[in-house]
Amino acid sequence: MDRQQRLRIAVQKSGRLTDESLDLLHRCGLKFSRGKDQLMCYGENMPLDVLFVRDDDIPDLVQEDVCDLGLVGLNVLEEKRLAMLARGTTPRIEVLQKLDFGRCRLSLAVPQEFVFAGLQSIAGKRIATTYPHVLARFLRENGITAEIVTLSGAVEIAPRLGRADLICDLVSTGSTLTANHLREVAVVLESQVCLVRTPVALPGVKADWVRRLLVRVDGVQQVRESKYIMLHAPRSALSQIAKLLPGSESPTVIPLDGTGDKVAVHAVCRETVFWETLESLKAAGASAILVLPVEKMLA
Ligand code: PRT
Ligand code: ZN
Repeated sequence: MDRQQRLRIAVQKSGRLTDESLDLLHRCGLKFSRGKDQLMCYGENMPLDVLFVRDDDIPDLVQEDVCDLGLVGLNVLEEKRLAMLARGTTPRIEVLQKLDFGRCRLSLAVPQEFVFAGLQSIAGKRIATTYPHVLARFLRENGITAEIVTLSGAVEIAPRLGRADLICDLVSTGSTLTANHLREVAVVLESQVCLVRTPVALPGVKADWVRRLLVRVDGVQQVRESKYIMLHAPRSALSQIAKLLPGSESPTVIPLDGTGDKVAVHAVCRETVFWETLESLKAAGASAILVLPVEKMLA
C-alpha cells in the first residue's frame, strides 16, 4: 500500500465508538469490507484505509504519524496530550472537527453520605480515576490539593473498597453512578468524538482527500437532524407557516394548478421535526404534509 497516496484512519476496534465511527465513514461515501477480527480494512472506492485499534492507542498512532487521521473521544485525547506534556513531548495532534456522537462527561462523584458543599469539600481527599492528568489539571485550575489514585478500571467501586473517598469517571446517563450509590457533583470535562489529524504535512493527494472528507463529514452532520417538508397551504397562511418550520431558510413556494389560492411549500428543516410541529402546521391551515429524510447535503 502506498503511504504517499492513501490515507489511514484509526478507529476504535470494538467498543462504544465503533459503530458510529464506521457509520460516519460509510455516510461519507467510503465502501470497505470488514471481516471478523480484521485489523485493517482497505477503502474500495476512496484512498482511505481503516486501522482498528483500542481507543487509547489512537492519539499516539496519530501523533507518531502511523495514522494520518483518527476518531477518538476528547476525554482520551486530552489525557494523552497532558501525559505527553508531562513527559516532555509536545503534543502535536490537531483536532479537525468535533463530531456529534460519543458524548459523555468526566465528572466527580461522591458516595451518597459524603457531605459536599462546593469543591473545597474534596480538598485532602483521595480521588480514584483512570484520567489522572485531566483530573490533576482540573484540581490545579481550581486551587484544590487532593490525592489522585490512578486505577485502570472499575473506578466506581473504589469508594466501597476503601481505596478512595470519591471518584472521577465518565458519565453519560448516570445510571452506573446511581447503581453504585454515587452522586455526580462536578463536571471536569465535557467530551465528544473528535476527528484528529497528524501534525505532519500531507502530500498533495492526501491533503486534498482530507479536505474533501471534512466537507463530507460536515454534510453528514448537517443532515442527521434535517428533514425535507412538503405541504399545501392557503397563500394567506404562508407567513405563519414559515415561522413554524423549524430551522429552515426561506421556503420554496409553488402555485398549485386549479386550486385558487392554494400553494405548495417546500422547505429543508435543519432541526428535529416533532409531531407537535406538524399539528401546529395543520392548525395554521397546512394540509397534505409530508416529511422526508435528507440523504445528503452540500452547502
Ligand atoms: O477497548 P477499548 O480501550 O477500545 O475501549 P474502552 O473500554 O476504553 O472504551 P469504551 O468503548 O467503553 O468507550 C469509548 C469511548 O466512548 C470513551 O472514551 C468515551 O469517549 C465514550 N463514552 C461515551 C463513554 C461513555 N459514553 C460511557 N458512558 N465511555 C464510557 N462510558 C461508561 C461510564 O463510565 C459508565 O461506566 O459507561 C458506563 C455507563 O455509563 P452511564 O452513565 O450511562 O451509566
Ligand atoms: Zn480504552
